[in-house]
Amino acid sequence: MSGRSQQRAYPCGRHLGLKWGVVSNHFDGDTFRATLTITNHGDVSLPGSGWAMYFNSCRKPLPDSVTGGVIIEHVNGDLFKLLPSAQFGTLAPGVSRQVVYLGALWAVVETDAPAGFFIVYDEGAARAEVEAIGDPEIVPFSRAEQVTRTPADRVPRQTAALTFDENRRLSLLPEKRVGKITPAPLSASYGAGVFSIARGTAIVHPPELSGEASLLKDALAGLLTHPLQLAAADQANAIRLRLDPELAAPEGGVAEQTYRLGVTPSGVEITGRTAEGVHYGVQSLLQLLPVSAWQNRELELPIPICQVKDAPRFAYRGLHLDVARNFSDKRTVLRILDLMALYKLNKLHFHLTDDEGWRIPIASLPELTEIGSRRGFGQGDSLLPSFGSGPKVDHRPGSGHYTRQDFIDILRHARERHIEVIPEIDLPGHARAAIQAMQKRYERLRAAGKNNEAEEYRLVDLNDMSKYESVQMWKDNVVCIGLESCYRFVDTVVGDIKALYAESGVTLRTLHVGGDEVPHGAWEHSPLCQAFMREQGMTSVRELEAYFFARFRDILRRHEIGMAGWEEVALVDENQGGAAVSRPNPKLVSSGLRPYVWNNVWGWGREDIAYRLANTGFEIVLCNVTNLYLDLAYEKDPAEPGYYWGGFLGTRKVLEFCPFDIYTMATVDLLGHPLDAEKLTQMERLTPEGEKRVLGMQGHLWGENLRDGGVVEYMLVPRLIAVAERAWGKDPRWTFIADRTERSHRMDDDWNEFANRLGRRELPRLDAFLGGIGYRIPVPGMAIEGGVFSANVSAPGMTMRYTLDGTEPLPTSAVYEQPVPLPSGARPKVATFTTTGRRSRSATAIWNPRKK
Ligand code: TNX
Repeated sequence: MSGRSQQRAYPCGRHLGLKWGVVSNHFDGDTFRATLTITNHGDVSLPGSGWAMYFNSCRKPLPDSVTGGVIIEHVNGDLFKLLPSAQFGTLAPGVSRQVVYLGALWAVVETDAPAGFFIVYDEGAARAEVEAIGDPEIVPFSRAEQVTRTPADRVPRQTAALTFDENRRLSLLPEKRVGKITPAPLSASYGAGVFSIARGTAIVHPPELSGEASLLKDALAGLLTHPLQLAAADQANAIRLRLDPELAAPEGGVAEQTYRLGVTPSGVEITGRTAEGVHYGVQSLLQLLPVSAWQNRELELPIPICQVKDAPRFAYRGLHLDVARNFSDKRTVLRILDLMALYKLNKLHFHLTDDEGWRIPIASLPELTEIGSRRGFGQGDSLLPSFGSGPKVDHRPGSGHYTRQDFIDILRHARERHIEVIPEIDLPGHARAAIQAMQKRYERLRAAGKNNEAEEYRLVDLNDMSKYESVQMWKDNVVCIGLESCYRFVDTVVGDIKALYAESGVTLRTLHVGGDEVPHGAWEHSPLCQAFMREQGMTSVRELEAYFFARFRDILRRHEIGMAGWEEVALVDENQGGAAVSRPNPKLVSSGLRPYVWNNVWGWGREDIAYRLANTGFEIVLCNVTNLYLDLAYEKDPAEPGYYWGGFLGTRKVLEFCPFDIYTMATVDLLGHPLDAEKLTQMERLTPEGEKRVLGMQGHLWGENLRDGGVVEYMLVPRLIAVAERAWGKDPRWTFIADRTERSHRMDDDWNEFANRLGRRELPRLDAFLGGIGYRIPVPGMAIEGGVFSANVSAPGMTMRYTLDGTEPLPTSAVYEQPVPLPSGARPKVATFTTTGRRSRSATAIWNPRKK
């Protein structure tokens, strides 16, 4: 393509250099000022017309603010178009042009930067050319106006000194004070001595546990120099798996998931009340093995003599995975399932559809994946580029979907690990991929003269004049729910998914209907919806929305499938002094709807919605954004990927989540200002009946920023381990301590113990698990005092290495063991290393020798 462009004397995409930077966030209220510098590295001029540059940005440029001889228009979603105005002139070879614009809200991290630029020449003409440019170079964020959202932003940027301070109370604990099993079991007692799994050890199991036995056998096969045998008849020197339906559940534990694990000098016995319980016992057994076995196969595996009595506090312990915004392929999902299994998580809430992608094949409606899973520009039927996915249509992870076989493999893999896969089909908002796909189907059938068939699955009213914009800036992402064809669509999709489950031998028990974030203004000016509402005697679009969910529920009932949905589905608006206030919808209490409650941003006024729903009678799943959204950035460092609309979320904050009293952790709002304690005390508390209706909790990995495969595991681990810890174990001791200082000391102790487990057992094991998990390696803290530098890390036991000459630490650099006196002129840098030599970003502190 570039060859032809050159013929036509246009600079090709790779010859256009882009540099983007923030001037200041402290500009005119909720806006920031940014510069985009375009440099022509080619040998021909960029002309003053005939081209447009497209890019994605989660921050909206304000069209009227743009200077530099260009215009920026909002296309749809996060896609924007930059084109020359009459003042552009030309951009000669070697010359740069600076565009200055204001953007909505703020930009303090690299995730806020525009991405995925491409240029289109002669758009609309037969000779149109599309050329990828890529992401701009980002000017480092350094000044206060670049790293604080407003002058009042009190959340400090994460520096080496701050991290050092946060880690001060951590220490390397004596081995016996570090738990061996994660999530921590309800009770475990250890004796002297070991039992060794060795040649000749057999796995003895009844036929009902053949799945659990063979998974154990497979896991051990990777750790031993020789494989173990499975056996039906009992024998000495064995790992015995047993079922005992009468097995007593420890107090406060979920009975059906109970297990016992006993290790004596003569063998191992794992007893489960159910096969699921046995599976958890097997995971605990694996965790008792020496971590080194994962790195090098061993002849023998010693296991400490012990008695473990265990059961989870919550029956529901999950992960929500969004594969719609960016696609995670089958391999990635299977790895995640393996990780979940290791930490005894048992629900995968699979976000399969959204505005930017539809990833599950629907046999009756092939367009959903044929069109809805492809993003690109100017190459046949596809969705628009989003999240920097660029113009190339077959480019992952913007494009991609599961084949039927992929999906079946995922379901089976999950079932073997006692993980229920709960598919989400997000409707009626967040539905642009489906809308576009069904529109193309409509056009194709119409063109073929099949008018009746064309109408069958229509999702839009072509005369809809409603004006709205979703949170993700889409203007056309809501299904027209006044059309009967949309209910046929729902029925067909549900039926086909159910069949896909059946083909896998798995029962589809619950389907998540989404229901989140329908933008205000939708349906208001749709003649079809308005006519339908009149017919039904409805006076507001909220009633229409409720009708949609009632019909969805009926469809699911007919298919014998339970209904889950985001909190919005269970809420109604109530007029309170002119303002619409959401409250639990009493009409739905006995409907069996399971709300997933997410929006508790501190200071936004909805913090208690989860408890209000549970107290009203709904069985809920806790999804609190403030502690459980694993797509949020770990910390406020411009290089740290992720959003921060619900706050920054380090591993410790996940561990500090108190499911039954979220207020314990409420201290500051998004900008770091103390919360109004009075307001919080007025918020609803969970009643004892409400407590029983909390089914459990889950971590969430939304996909907008999963632009490359590696970042999936980075965002998940180690935070997912903390989710498992909270979802499985009992309430942390400090939950009930009223005194803040005392509570915070206890929390420090718990965090220290957990952090030791991470640094010394979990992360080193994960270095070898499945060939190595790409978890986030904590950046060390660093302090320079009195000419001596000290370092620490939030996962004690991990190796830190340093240099003193300002170069990046390497796997061969000196190991940090104790404070290091600095020679004059030294520029220390330190990084954390894994057992496989991967490293964190490096930390550095400015040493001012005069400031002793
Ligand atoms: C909110 S939480 C959303 C998602 C986004 C996520 C990003 C919810 C039900 N909706 O559509 O992906 O924030 O953090």
